[in-house]
Amino acid sequence: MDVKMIAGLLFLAGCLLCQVCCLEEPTCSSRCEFEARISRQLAEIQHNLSSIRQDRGTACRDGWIPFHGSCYLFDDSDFDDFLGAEHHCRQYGAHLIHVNTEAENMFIKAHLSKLHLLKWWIGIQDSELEAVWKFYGDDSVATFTDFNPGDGGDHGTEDCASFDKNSEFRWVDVLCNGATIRGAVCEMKGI
Ligand SMILES: [Ca+2]
Ligand SMILES: [Ca+2]
Repeated sequence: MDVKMIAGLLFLAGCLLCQVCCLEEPTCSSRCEFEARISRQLAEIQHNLSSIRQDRGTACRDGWIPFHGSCYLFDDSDFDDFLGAEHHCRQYGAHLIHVNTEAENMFIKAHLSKLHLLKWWIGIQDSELEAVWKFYGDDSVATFTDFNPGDGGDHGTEDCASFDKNSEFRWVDVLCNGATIRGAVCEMKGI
């Protein structure tokens, strides 16, 4: 039996012992759970560190959060129409968020899940042509969207969009002057 084979057998035996141990010994089982929890936390820390490294070059005003060259403000004030929210962002030299990539969308959704408000305006409209969503203000077509199934299509009166907690923050199309309170996710370029 060569060394490689012995090492392989020892490894296999170790795995089996660990599994038996975890199933049969309560103390060992909690140790295994502890180790698994630590591994998960370590992975999360590594992920956060990698994001911080990516964002080191982006400086933002106080209260704004950097991500990949942009700065974001999550304002849960009482905005019941799209233009009110857009104008609120513009007073900072920003605009309602333009979601350009899956990574940006994931970042925003993860942040929204920590906040109490259920719905947040997105800076797009399909008022010219149904289901063709354009960034409000620069008129270019939004090539990335994340509409909930059944939304984002031919809904003639719903020409605005929002993140919606009821859809795990996937997007829904809504009236631009809806009575439902929505927060504003403002975006501007980092300094
Ligand atoms: Ca963006
Ligand atoms: Ca529409």
